[in-house]
Amino acid sequence: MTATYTAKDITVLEGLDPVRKRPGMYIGGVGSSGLHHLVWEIVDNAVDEAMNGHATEIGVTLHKDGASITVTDNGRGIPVDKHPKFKKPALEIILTTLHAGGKFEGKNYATSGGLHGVGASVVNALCKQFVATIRKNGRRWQQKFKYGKAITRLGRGPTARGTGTDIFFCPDPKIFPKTEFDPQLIRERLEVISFLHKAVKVTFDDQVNKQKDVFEHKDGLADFQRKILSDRQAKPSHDAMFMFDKEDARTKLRIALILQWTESTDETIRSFVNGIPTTAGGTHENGLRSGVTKAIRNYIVTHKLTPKGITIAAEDIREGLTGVLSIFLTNPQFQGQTKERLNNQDMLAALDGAVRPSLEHWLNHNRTAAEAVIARIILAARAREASRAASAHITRKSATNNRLNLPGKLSDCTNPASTNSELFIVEGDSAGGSAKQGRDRQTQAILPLRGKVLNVEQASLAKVLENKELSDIVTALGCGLGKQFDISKLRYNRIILLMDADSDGHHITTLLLTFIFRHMRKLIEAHRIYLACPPLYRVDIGKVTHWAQDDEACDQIIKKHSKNGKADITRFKGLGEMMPKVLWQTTLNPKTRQMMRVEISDPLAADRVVGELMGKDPSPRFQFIMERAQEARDLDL
Ligand code: 1YM
Repeated sequence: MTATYTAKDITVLEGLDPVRKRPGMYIGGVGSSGLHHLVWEIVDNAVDEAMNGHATEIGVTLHKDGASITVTDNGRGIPVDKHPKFKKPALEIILTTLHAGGKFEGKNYATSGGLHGVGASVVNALCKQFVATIRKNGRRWQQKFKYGKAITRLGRGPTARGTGTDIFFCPDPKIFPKTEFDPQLIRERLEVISFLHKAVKVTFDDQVNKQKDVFEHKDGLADFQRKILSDRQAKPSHDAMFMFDKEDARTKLRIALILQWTESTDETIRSFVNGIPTTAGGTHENGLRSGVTKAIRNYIVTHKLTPKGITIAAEDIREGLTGVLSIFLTNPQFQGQTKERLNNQDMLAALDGAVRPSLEHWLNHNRTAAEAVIARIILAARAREASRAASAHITRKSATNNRLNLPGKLSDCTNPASTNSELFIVEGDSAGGSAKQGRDRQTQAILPLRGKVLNVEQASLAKVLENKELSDIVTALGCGLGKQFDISKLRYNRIILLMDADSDGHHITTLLLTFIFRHMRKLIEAHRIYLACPPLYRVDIGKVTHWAQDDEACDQIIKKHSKNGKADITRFKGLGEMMPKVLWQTTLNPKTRQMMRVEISDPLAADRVVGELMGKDPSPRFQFIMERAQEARDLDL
């Protein structure tokens, strides 16, 4: 890191035509992700400059048009000296040729990874306007470009104080079908950068929405961890956080890590490699997991804390574990379609070796936290054994086809094995009664809910199993839950939530979806969960009856058919009021009904949102879910 860059370091020169011909090869595509890639690329250069200790501030401005951006830093400024061989300023060579720049020989920078680091020249090639302004050697320097080609020479302007680089760019609409940037996406990314690089102050000036943000997190990952916990409303099991931040002088590998156990049941480690999120994990995460498991086991053994009668599994140790892992390495190799998994094999041992001794040391010096952690782990092991016993019980009984073990209030269908079988989970006995009479007995089973459904967001697995309504659902579905979940044992093809179209109904739907999301997520991923859409209005006009799911649909019907006579409108107070035949016609009959299929489009965001939303007012939550549930007309049956 001591060698400084000079123009002679640039060796390979190639024009930018290939970039304009095949942009996807360089930025992954020309959709929104490719468009934003341009921003990350330029910001990364500024971040690199900060990481190398030369810049302290990074600014991003989204201009009023929403389609152009300026990125600024107060680093050394991109070199402007003339290259001895090519007789051009270094800046121009860097911005107009592919793979030019010391960083690609791997000597100056240790940090560019994945799709990132393809260089500012790729951004330049894909812009209809690109202006570089450098403050360096006491002067202001500027050069303008279009489609990757210089349209002015590097100009030396008036004297300037300080040093730094400003890059203005405006993407080419001939390349990108849509050139508007997403301010929220940029804002979130910049905040993450400020968490990962605590020395850097990052500002975002969003001139589209006239909003300015300053991100500066002196506590870095610890601040990040606090924010993640508060977003998810997860309660930590102990106050002290385990923190680790070291760079190996020889290998240049830097590992920064924060860990904390929480009362929630799942494990969430957010990992980053060279500042890029690795949402699919990889060798660094696996090495971390193995280091954590070994450290905890060792602590339990040395302090003779092994509980009697149960064995502690690795998954018990990691239940409720949250944290952030950020590593920086020289030669990252990524895998997977969108390069979101790290594949460097040596990271397994590197992480395991770094985490195990330091976590053990931390446990030994933070006894209160250590005790809370171990108590939590033992509880997790007990709950897991209890749930396994419960699942085994269910499976054993259903294997002998002993229907008595299914919940008493379940009206099963005669042919659950059918590929069309469905379980309707229905709110209340009276609605359950209508559904039971109106259904197709062969393939449709009805499970009415009587008592309150537990909000599982903060509850332990043991508590979840104690809740009668939830445990009845688990039994009826037959596939267990949590880590014992086995979708091959699912007793029905689809699970349909059928609730009243009022706020109580919405609340129950939300609670059930939270439960399914936290403990049986695979059901959603396998597209097995649906929301029924019962009508709210019956509209009789002339001799014809119409059904409407909401006010808007009701108005439309009246408008469309008013010429046929006066409209007679009935509003259903609840499903229980509906005649069984009507329920069949409007909601249950696979040939005519409409349903919504529940989907998870972004698992991390979903996780955050479920955490955020549970506990507040139920109606915005339901609205949120409805907006994101995919509408699926179920007519192909
Ligand atoms: C708003 C974007 O690009 N800043 C930036 C880039 C460079 C330098 C400083 C820099 C690096 C070095 C020496 C060095 C770049 N240099 C290169 C190249 N901000 C932004 N700030 N002096 C200045 O690496 O030794 C590419 S980017 F090619 F010169 F190494």
